[in-house]
Amino acid sequence: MSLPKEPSSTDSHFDRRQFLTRGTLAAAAGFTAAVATGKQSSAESQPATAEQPPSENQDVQAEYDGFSRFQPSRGNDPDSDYYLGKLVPGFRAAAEGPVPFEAPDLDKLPWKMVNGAKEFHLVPQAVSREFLPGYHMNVYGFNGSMPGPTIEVNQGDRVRIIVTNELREDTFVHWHGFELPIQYDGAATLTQNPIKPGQSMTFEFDIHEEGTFFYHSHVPMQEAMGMVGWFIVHPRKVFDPPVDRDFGLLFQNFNIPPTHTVSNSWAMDWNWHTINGRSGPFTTPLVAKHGERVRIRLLDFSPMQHHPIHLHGHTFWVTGHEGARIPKSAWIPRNTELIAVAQASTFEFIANNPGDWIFHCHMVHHMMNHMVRHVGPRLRPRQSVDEYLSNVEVRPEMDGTDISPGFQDPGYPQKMQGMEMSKELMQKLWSRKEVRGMRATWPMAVHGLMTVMRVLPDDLYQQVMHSDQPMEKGAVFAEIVNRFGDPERYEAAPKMMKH
Ligand SMILES: [Cu+2]
Repeated sequence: MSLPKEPSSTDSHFDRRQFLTRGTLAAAAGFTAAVATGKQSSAESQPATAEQPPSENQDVQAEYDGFSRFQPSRGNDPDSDYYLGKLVPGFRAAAEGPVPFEAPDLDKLPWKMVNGAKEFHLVPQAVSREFLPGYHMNVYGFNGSMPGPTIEVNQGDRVRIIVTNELREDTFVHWHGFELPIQYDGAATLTQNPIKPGQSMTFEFDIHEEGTFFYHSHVPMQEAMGMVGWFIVHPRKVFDPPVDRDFGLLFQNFNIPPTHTVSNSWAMDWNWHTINGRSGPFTTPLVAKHGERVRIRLLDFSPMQHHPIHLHGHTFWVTGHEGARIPKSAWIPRNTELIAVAQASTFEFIANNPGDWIFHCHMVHHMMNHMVRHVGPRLRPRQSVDEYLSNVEVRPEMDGTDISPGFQDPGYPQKMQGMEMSKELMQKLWSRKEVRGMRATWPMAVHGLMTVMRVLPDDLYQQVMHSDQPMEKGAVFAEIVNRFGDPERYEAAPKMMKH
């Protein structure tokens, strides 16, 4: 078995083989001593259930035509196949098949093989979704989730989807982007009769396509209430070059007025913003290892707004849209990708720049949760928004002491001073392994349509994702600065505010 070729860089930070062998233990030991209060070394603390790392792709190198997978770099020649990492492969070998798709904060819809088809049971229903810790919104979804659970299949599969309507109204489900027999298209009464409350309908078809698809209600107001879910089809032959991660982020907007939990589905403006059904900072970060090839699929299912999605610290290649994979000759390098309503976009990059990188919609109104700072102070007790706006010259008296329960939910206007940072909220944010070792102040930076792309050296990845050692806030970030930044100029975050 041949080892990966040595990187040309003389900087040991970027020596992959060192990471994979002695580096992992040595670096982890130092890191452990510095930040973890437990006594076990990182190797000893690996739970038995930790994921096995994918076997090595024998062809992987550290550097290709001047592009390094371990440090920010562009490569030498814009016409090279490896410029900006264009065709630099991941560590995962194509023979292992497609890496499973992962949409943070969403489950997958289970299936079983019945009479030659993958059989799924999909249940449209009213659901309660926790957009932020403690903020339970009443929306529409599927199988208890909004967005619905992910359907993941392979090109060439036959699927049978049994839809049982638990809404109190008629519904239709459309399989967006599929070239299927017309009777299964779900385009409301153009192609089928309604699925009445309590009734089921079976959809069965062969899937000859590959790519990023989704399913959704074909009733506009139901779409605005959140009825959508991923429908991912992996290609029969793994795309070249193979990726190590396949993430999905589904963007939605809602208009949920102060003191309400139900979206106004015919509003023309939107104040609550979710990625996979959660608002930042409750969006769970994406975590990859330094040097991996990462695929990210974006999907905009907002009622009527587009999203320019920007990833910091990296340049990516746009490799597909909702229709299909784009031929390599037409891939485009970007760091911001605009997705319009019902469009999907897929991009890939080599995670060659360690850190906690903000990953967000760049529209300013989409970078804030429920506009607390602006809407909150305008509201007054027992005054509806309409009453308040009916006379802009004379404002109702404000009573900031009103803490009656009905007035608190979902949080106006007592929380007008900024994002609520209650103990319960902070505990829930920090309870996820994906955020371990981030700076203490990170939740204050991640709102609305924002999440975080974490790129971690192998040993730190193992510490964060596969150890249960206590880990100080900011420890992983500081260690990355130590290795890759200017530690002399770095200031740790202050301890978090009250609570
Ligand atoms: Cu946006």
